[in-house]
Parts: sequence; structure tokens; C-alpha cells
Amino acid sequence: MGSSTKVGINGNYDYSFKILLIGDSGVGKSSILLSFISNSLHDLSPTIGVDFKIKLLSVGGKRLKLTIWDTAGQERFGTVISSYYRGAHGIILVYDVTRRETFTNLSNTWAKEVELYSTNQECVKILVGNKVDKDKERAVTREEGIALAQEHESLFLECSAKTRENVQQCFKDLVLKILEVPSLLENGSTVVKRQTMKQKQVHHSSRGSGCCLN
Ligand SMILES: Nc1nc2c(ncn2[C@@H]2O[C@H](COP(=O)(O)OP(=O)(O)OP(=O)(O)O)[C@@H](O)[C@H]2O)c(=O)[nH]1
Ligand SMILES: [Mg+2]
Repeated sequence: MGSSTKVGINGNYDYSFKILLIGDSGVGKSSILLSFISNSLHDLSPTIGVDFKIKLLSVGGKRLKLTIWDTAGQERFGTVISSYYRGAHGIILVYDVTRRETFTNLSNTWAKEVELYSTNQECVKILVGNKVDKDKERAVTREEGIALAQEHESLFLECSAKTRENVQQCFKDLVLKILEVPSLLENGSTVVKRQTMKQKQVHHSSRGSGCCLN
């Protein structure tokens, strides 16, 4: 990520964010994740079930831990679906710029699912048109992408997991926006979590002694 520096695996972080990748099968969700996490890209098989990867990085002067969830675009997974969405701070909605149906499905299927299951009201969304390296086969224009992003109050970017163009940028834009939303920072903050745990401990010990807090 451009100006960011890596944080040691055991280092502390200021915020922990849950990020989701969604979109039709074959649009390149796992490829985008792989391209972001490691510097390599090989041909991937369709994802089975749910997978996640962790990335530690610094953005905007904050040390962040991103847990990035990736799932199969094809098979829907019943009850697991709500836990996949629960507590997400950011959602990456991916389509393939060479397959128009993957774009229309974002409105028909994926955006509806986000509405239904996402628990953070102010969860940040980014619409990502992948495979821009296949420009000759393009079936969705950049303008159409921008218009749909506006409609869904999402950020927008076109990228290629193959050439890695804009892949880092996509995560960076998303995270910078999350950092601007106070309600998301509250439940992503490690400081708040520690304080909440302390309060619980106080509460427990006070109950034990029969005392009460006014
Ligand atoms: N040319 C090109 N091919 C890509 C790009 N990204 C992914 N692919 C290819 O598209 C195919 C599907 O990519 P995946 O990353 O498996 O797609 P997915 O969205 O994870 O699919 P599911 O796991 O089935 O939901 C693979 O053959 C990738 O190599 C890209 O930016 N450009
Ligand atoms: Mg996949």
C-alpha cells in the first residue's frame, strides 16, 4: 500500500476492521485478495465455503489489522450468511467488466443481501470493476460503474488483479473512508474493547461484594 509500512505480526494495532469481498463467481474476488496479500497470482479454483486472510498495515498514521473475508460467489450458504456479514466495517462489491451480468447482479442480488444482513448501518462500500486488463472485451463502461456506485452510495474503482493495477488502492480508499466514520471506529477500536472488558470486570467484582454502583 503506497506510503504504508508493515507492522510486525506481534505488534499492537489501533483498529481492527472486518472487510468482506462479495460478487458473482469468477469475477476475481479471491484473485484480488491474493494480489493484495501476497505479490503473486496464480490461477485459482472457485472458492469453496468461506476463507479469510489477515493483513497488518499502516494507513493515515493508524496501525490497522484487516481481516478480509472471501466467499464463494456461486454456492449460497444458508445460516452462515448472516455471520459472514455481521460486524463488517467495509464491503467490496466486485464485478467483472467483461461480463455484464456480474454487474447487473450487484443490484439484483448482492446489494440486497448487504441491506438485509449488514449490521453496521454506516458500513463503507466500494464498487470494484475487475479485469480492466481485458479492455477489448469490456462490456461495462467506467461511466456506468460510477453511476451505479453513486446510486448505492459506494466508492468506486476499476482494477486488475492480474496486473495488480489499483488493487492496493481499492483497500486503501476503503480503509481511509472507514477511518472517517466515528461509529465504525468505535467498534473497531482495540482501546474501546479493552475499556469494555475492564468495565465488565468491575461490574463482576462489585456484584460479588454485594455493593452497587450508583
Ligand atoms: N484477465 C484477468 N483474469 C482475472 C483477473 N482476476 C481474476 N482473473 C481470473 O478469473 C478467474 C476467476 O477468478 P477467482 O479469483 O477465482 O474468482 P472468484 O470471484 O473468487 O470466484 P468464486 O470463488 O467462484 O466466487 C480465474 O481464472 C482468474 O485467474 C484479472 O484481473 N484479469
Ligand atoms: Mg473465490
